[in-house]
Amino acid sequence: MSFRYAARRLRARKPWSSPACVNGPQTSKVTPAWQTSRAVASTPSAEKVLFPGALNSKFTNTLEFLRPSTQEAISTYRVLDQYGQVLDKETGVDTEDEEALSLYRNMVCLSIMDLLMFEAQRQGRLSFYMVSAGEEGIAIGSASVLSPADVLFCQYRESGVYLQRGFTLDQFMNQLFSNAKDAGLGRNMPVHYGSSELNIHTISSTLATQIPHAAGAAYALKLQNQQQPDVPPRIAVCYFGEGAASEGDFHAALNIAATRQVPAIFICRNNGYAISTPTSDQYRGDGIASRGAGYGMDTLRVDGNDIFAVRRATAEARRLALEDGGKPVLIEMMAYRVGHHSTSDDSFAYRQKVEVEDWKRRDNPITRLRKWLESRELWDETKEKALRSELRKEVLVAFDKAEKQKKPAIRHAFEGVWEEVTEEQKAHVRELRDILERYPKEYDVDQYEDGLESLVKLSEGK
Ligand SMILES: Cc1ncc(C[n+]2csc(CCOP(=O)(O)OP(=O)(O)O)c2C)c(N)n1
Ligand SMILES: [Mg+2]
Repeated sequence: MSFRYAARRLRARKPWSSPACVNGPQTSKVTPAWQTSRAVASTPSAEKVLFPGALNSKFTNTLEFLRPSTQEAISTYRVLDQYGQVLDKETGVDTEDEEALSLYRNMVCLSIMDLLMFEAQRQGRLSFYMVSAGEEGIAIGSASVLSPADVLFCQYRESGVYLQRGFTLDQFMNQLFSNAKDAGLGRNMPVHYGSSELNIHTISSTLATQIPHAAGAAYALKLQNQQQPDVPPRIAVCYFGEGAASEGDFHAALNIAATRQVPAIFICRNNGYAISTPTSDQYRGDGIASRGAGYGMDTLRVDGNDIFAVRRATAEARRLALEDGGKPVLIEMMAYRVGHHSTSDDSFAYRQKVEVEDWKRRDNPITRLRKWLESRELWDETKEKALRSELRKEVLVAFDKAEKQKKPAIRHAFEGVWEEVTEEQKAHVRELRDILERYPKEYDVDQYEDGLESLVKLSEGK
């Protein structure tokens, strides 16, 4: 068999023979080049070698290394400058005034909640908290252009995503206080919110684990979108920090998302730090965006302090993610982590106060939108004061209610793992009950719903 003939036969062969494979020609509209030309060999006169591992690479007799250090950095997309002025008057801003005001309200609400909860932790009323200061525009802006049906995976600094999708102040507070109304029944650390109604998976602090979960969910959504052509298609959206992007999970997830062509947006919040590790110790390349090209993904870098840029980029990424039956998109949103990493951190042990003050003064997603609103005479100092006082009261009302609520019944510590509580668990329940009964001064069980009674019932199998 001649070389050329073999190549033609290989080209003609169906790229996928397994019926279980969804990327096969029976389900996918467009067959990507990399699927059709695998294992195609070169012809003697070819200018490009179709190596199976690198398609369309031209031959060259110039010995030239790719040197990232000599290349220009990827640019950062903006709609507004830092004074809130529109850069491209022709394209303008595609956000209606009413919506801009509502986005502003949510950003201010988030920052007030953050301030009050951080203080509450310092007063010993909460065990833990994480603020979003400097990143409000990323979370609120991106969430505002997604479909409520899209499936979301967050890291932990995306409270704004929850707020924008309708998570109420009561729900935030109930989770933070681990009270009986917390959907997670107090089994998770504060800030680990989740909401099946809002299609947001519960936060897991184990860095980067949400990224492969999102890639897998997006694959399931790809199948659903194909199987249910009458239902509006959905995508998965995954948020993570630039620090989490150093985990192996990030690479595995983006690679499988790209090879399977799944409808997903990967949103990296690059805020300059992974706790105390600055980005300069985290990577040598051009941020996280430069990796997108490596995975063969459409990629964009965006100014995260500009909520209009965040919105336009996310909306366009969503459109791209649904093109040709699905494909992943990477967006790197640039920001500065203004707050400490969490209430367990003192960032002035590893960065200068002046650096933080400088960023606070120089640029901020809330002040940038405020400047734009003021330039359109939609906002002023009187409105600002009234809004802040109203939101402060709303947060404090929810705070008081949640703090007074009882804690979840102690039995929940045992339930929800096995379908029924096992004999071994029942022995543990009896042991715990015995300790609680013997040391009533040490353990105040009245603050838990049903007190000791919940354990009595559980140990009796009720
Ligand atoms: C697997 C794993 N390793 C380490 C940690 C400890 N840890 C928690 S947050 C964090 C930094 C993450 O930084 P980044 O992803 O940039 O997010 P940011 O906090 O800046 O929003 C680290 C190292 C963890 N939670 N999980
Ligand atoms: Mg970070």
